Amino acid sequence: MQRMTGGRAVAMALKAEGIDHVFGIVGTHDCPLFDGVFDDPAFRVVTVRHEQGASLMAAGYARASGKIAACFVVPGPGLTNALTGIGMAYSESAPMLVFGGQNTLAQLEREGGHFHELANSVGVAASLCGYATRVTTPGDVPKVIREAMRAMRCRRPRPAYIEMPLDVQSGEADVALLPPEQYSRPAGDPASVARAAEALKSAKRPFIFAGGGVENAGATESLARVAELLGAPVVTSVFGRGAISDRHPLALGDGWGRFNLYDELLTQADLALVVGSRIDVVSDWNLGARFPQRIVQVDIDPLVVGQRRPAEVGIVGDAGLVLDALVAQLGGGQKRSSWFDVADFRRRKRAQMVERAGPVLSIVEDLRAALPDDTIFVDDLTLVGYWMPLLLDTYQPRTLIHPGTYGTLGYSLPAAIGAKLACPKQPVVAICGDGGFLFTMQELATASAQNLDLIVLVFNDNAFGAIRKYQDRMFGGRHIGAELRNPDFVKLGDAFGAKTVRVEPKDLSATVRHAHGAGGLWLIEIPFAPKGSVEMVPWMP
Ligand SMILES: Cc1ncc(C[n+]2csc(CCOP(=O)(O)OP(=O)(O)O)c2C)c(N)n1
Ligand SMILES: [Mg+2]
Repeated sequence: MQRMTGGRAVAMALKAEGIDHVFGIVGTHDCPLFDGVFDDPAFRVVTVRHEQGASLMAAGYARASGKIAACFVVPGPGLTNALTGIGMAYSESAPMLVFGGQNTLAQLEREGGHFHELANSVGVAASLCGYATRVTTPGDVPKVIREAMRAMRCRRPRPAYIEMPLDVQSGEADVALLPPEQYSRPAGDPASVARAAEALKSAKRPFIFAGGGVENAGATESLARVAELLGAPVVTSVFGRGAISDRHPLALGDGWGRFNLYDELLTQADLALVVGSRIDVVSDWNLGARFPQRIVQVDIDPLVVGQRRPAEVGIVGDAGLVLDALVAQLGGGQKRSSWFDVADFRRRKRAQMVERAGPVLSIVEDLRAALPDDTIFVDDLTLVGYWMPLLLDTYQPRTLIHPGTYGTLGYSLPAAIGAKLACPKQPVVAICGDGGFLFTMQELATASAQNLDLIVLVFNDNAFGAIRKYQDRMFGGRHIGAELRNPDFVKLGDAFGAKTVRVEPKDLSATVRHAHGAGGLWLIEIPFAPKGSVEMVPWMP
């Protein structure tokens, strides 16, 4: 037992859990939380410029590394500002531990008109979190943080919210810290694993559909082993990009684009092994709806198994533990050769891409060639971003971070800052459109204050281009609200202390190479509004 404030108890418990990054903004209602980490060299405290930035940074931090960061926000507007990033993290299965300040215990649950008052704030947060609670005494802090960690580590990762009234933050109590715990994840019911192995052995033409759960479980090698033992080509969901290297001879790439080429796979395949994927709605349009009758599905989340497509065998378990068990059961160590000509598929896919994505393909291939294999690319909802999962060859897990179906504009810059803080040795590139960039561009100040090496690309068509295109298609060209008058991005970057240039697409490769070599914070504007047949959103039906 040690006597300490609630704020210090949070710091001590976070330290015990290995959490060392805090994103947030100070206010009267969370100062004791910040005071708890003050002067403690174990923490890097990152002051952001809007709470949405804090939660999106924590999301990018988790997507890039699997690690958990904390956010400290004031109640009311601090929490509601953070909700967009929390919602984003919920939809992309990213963990983060958000601490919300609160008025004192005596001031709660009344229409008292107190500062930052937000009725039912725990309920508000709970709708976007896998765990949400309020702490009512400093002594409970370690226990509550442990519960939140268990929820994030033993189940599908989701954000967690812990509310700390001011008197709990600043009040002193005797606090017993908890020893570190090994979080265990379910390994799957052995009988189901055995049935799955039999089903896989009996299949003549199986393929694998791999999602983000494979990366969350650190199971990329196990996935490759199972694929090799089955001779099964692997398609990934957008969250599973990097679950298998695109250099692997069984890797088909991403399933978010509409390709008639997938018809060849889907009409011939007799079994799909779906691992670590909810079969998100886009994957379902493009592939899931035509999956073969026989499906073996493995997921940490019981609600996901069989949800979208009925599973012949469903296993609730950690992707890595279950894939390892399958490797053991498939036995023999004998690799099967693929029943599907993957190399030919990839060749024909690229030819289709040249036709459908033309200038976007050149940009993506230039970026790939200019930067090392371990570069982390973080997409926003913009033309180049939409195409990245389809066009970018990905060689390592967690190196292509694409906003999920929650789909908030402004994702890329803060998520890229979080990714860079989590993986300081890897180059990080944010891919923004002019519209999305202005949602969160103030976080350039954060990147600058943190002295980050970061490359921010802004593809500028002076429009909410995707929506303008949609209005072309669906509203006969009646453009409304889609044309933008933008600031001068070069002056803007300068003002934030970024090295800023405007370059034509053909010069992007050389510029990015230079920026990577020089280091520092770069804002690169690329005027880019390709005409003609380039599709804006390649997965849209
Ligand atoms: C928070 C939020 N508001 C609105 C939208 C709707 N929306 C989707 S794409 C888009 C246009 C984005 O424009 P820009 O970032 O310039 O990329 P572009 O489409 O021009 O490539 C809009 C407004 C959204 N996805 N998220
Ligand atoms: Mg635009």
